[in-house]
Amino acid sequence: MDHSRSEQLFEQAQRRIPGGVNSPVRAFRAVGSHPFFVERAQGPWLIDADGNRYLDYVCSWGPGILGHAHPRVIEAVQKACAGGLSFGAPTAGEVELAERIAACVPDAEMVRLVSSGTEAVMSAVRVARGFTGREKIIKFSGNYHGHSDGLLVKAGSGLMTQSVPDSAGVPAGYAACTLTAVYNDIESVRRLMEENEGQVAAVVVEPVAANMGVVPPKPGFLEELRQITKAQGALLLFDEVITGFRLALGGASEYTGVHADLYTFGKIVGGGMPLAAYGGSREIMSCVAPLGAVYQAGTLSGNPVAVAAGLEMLKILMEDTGIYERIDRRANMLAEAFRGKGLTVNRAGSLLSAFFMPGRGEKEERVENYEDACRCDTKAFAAYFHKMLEQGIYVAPSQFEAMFVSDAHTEDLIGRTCRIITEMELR
Ligand code: KE4
Repeated sequence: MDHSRSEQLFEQAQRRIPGGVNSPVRAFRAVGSHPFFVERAQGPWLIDADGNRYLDYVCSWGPGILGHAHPRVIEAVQKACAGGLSFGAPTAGEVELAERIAACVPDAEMVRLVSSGTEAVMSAVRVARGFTGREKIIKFSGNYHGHSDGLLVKAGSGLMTQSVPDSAGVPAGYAACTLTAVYNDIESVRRLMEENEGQVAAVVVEPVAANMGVVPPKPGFLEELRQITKAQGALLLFDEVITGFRLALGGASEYTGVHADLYTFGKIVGGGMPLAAYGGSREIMSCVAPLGAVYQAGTLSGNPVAVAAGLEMLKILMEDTGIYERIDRRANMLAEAFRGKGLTVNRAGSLLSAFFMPGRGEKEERVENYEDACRCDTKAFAAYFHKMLEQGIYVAPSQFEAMFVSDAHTEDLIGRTCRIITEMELR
C-alpha cells in the first residue's frame, strides 16, 4: 500500500501538533508505525489520503453505529448548518434530544448537553459531589473516563496504550480524592467504602469496560455495586460514553438491568459530532445551575448542528431497534473466528476485544480486570494489527481498545473478515 501522502501529512503535522495527532491513541505508537490520514468515509469504509480503502472496525471509537456518513444524518446536519452554526441560545432541537434521551434511558429524567465525554463525566462527578456534599470518588483501574484531572488515575485507553497509568500535571490533591478499586472485585470496593466511610460521593464505572480492551462485568458485580452505593449513601455513576445507545437503545442499564443514579453519554448520542450528555433524576439534576449550586456551562453546549446529528441518529435507532440484534450477531461471528485462533475474546453486544495473552493457544486465559489485561503480548497484537491493515482491515491501533461493529458491516463483509482472521498466521 502506498502511504506517501499520509507520511507527508504526518511529517507536517508533527511540526504543529504534539505527536502529529489531536488525540494520543491515533498516533499508532502502540503498534510501532505512523497513522494514515483519512480523506473521507462512507458506510463501513475509510479512504485515506493515498486512496487506500479500509474496512473500519474503529467507527470513530463508537459513534459510527450506523456506519459513516449515513445519508439521513448528513442531510440533517446540512439542513442545520444552513440555518446557522451556533447561537448560544436554546433551540427546539435540544428539547427534543433531551426528550429522546429520557425516552431511551428513563433514569435520565433530566440531562445536560455538553461537548465531549470528558466534559460529561467531569460535570457528573461535580454534581455527585455537590449533591452528596462528599469529596471522594471511587473509579476502577483500567476504566477511562476522559482526561479531566481527577479521573486520570490508573486510567485505561490511551493511558494504558502508552503504559502511563497516571498523567503528569495532575496535582496530588486531586488524585487524593480519587480512590481506585479493581474491576470485577467487589471486595476491593467494599474495603475502600469502609476505609472512607461517609466520604465517597460516587462510584464511577464503565458498566461494560471498553478501555482496557472489552471487559464485561462478572455476574453480580454491578448488582453488588448498586447495593453497596445505596447502603453507603454514595451515587452510582454509569459512564456510558461508549455503551450508551450501543449495547441496547437503553444502553447498559437496559442491557444489564442495573440502574444507576447518574449517567454520562457520548459518541452515538452526538451522531459523530462534538456532543455528549450527563443526566439523572430530577432530584439530583436540580442541583445544577441555574437551578442549583453546581456550576457547569459551555459556549457550544447543545450546539444546533451537533444536536441535529445526534437527534437523527437516535431517531434512526428508535425506528429500527432490530439493529441491536443484527450487530450483536455479527460481532459474535468475529468473536468465534478469533476464538478459533486461540485468542481470549471478550464481547458485549457489538463491542469485542481479542486479547493476545501469553498462554494463547495452550490454555484458557481470562481477562477480567486491568491486571489481566496488562499481561497481554502487545508485540503480538501489533503484528496482528499490521497484518489486518495489509488486508485492508482497520482495527484499533491498541490492544486496550474495543472493536466496534456497525450496521454497515454486512454479513458478507463480516464473513470476509472472519475468513481473513482464520487464514492469518498469528504469532
Ligand atoms: P471524549 O472526551 O473522548 O469524548 O470521551 C471521553 C470518554 C469518557 N468515557 C469513556 C468510557 C470513554 O471511552 C471516553 C473516550 N473513549 C476513547 C476511546 N477509548 C476516545 C478515543 C480517544 O481518546 O482518542
